[in-house]
Amino acid sequence: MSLSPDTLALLEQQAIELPSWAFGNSGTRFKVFTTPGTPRTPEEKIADAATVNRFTALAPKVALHIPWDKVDDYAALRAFAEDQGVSLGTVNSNTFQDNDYKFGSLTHVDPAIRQKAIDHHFDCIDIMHATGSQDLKIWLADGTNYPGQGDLRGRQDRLNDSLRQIYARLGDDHRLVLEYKFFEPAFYHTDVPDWGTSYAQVATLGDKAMVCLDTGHHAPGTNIEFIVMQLLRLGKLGSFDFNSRFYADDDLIVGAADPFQLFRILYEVVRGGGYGPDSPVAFMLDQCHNVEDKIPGQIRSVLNVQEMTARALLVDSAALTAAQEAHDVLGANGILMDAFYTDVRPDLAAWRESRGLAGDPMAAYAASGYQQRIAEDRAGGTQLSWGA
Ligand code: LRH
Ligand code: MN
Ligand code: MN
Repeated sequence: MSLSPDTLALLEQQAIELPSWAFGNSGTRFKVFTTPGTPRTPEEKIADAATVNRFTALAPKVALHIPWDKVDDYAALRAFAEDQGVSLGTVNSNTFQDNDYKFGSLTHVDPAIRQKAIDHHFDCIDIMHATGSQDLKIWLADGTNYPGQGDLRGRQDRLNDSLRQIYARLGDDHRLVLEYKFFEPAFYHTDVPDWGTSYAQVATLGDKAMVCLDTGHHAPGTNIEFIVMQLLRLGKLGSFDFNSRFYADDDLIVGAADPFQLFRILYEVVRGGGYGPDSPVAFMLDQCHNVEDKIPGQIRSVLNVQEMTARALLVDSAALTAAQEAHDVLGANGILMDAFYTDVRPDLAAWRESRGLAGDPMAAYAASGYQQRIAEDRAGGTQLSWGA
């Protein structure tokens, strides 16, 4: 099997949003290692993201995290990004690093603290107007550690009231995406632990409220492609945070831990109408590069998504439907596996070259001298970290 002109035309439309925080230093609670050349400002993070796009033509948007990417002038930041050939994407709110939120943010029992968390989202919406962003992404660390610690139902009701207020503030072209996660930092219960809760919450808000699926936010063994299918079926899959994991929320390079799972997810995306410029599904990465260089880590990530999308587009859907309807169990499975096992890398490399890009973006980046240049130019100043 090789990639047809129709498939290549579909791949041409692929756009993957990069998280600004992937370019900062990150680590575990044991150690954050610094890397020469790590950005010191939001502008330097955007310049690195734009570099990933220059080598791949796959990453035209950069997501911001507020206040990690706090600047005085967001219109100027937007102009800076546009000069670099990228635009500003999803605005991620952050209510998990302030002492006031120790016992919750949008779910808090104290009206003043809950209002502070709501106001933070109003600020994010103001920023979205200046940056031209479409999506406000909300992930909450809210939860409890011990049975009995909180009123599970009361917290859910307060969350709904807070979300309604935030939703009412969205601009006409804005959307709210609510991200779920089954545990961490809370270990007994999390207020938005699963897709069902996220769906139940956003369904009460309106059409502009959708679910965000972070691939690292499920219990081991969860059939994530089933969730993708269901949310697309319900018209509520708004966006992905792609990454991969061996154990918990590892935030490793997407497709690194389990390429077959990524293929299965992308097959359901394609099958369910979630792929392409007219689809409501935003593809975003949410990753950290603790020990590897960050820019090539992001280049590898977008290439992995492209590769598995190409394989998903290769599935012979007419033959698959016929095999399914004939109850040809192994035939149907074989059709899916044929696409998965097709090595599309030579075709993608040749296609890249035909578009004036390097066939091997990893090698081209390594040879470009950019990594050495930023290591020299960015000596001095304070490097940014995930979380700062
Ligand atoms: C939470 C999360 C969420 C945050 C990001 C930094 O685990 O996935 O998307 O915004 O990490
Ligand atoms: Mn995430
Ligand atoms: Mn996460």
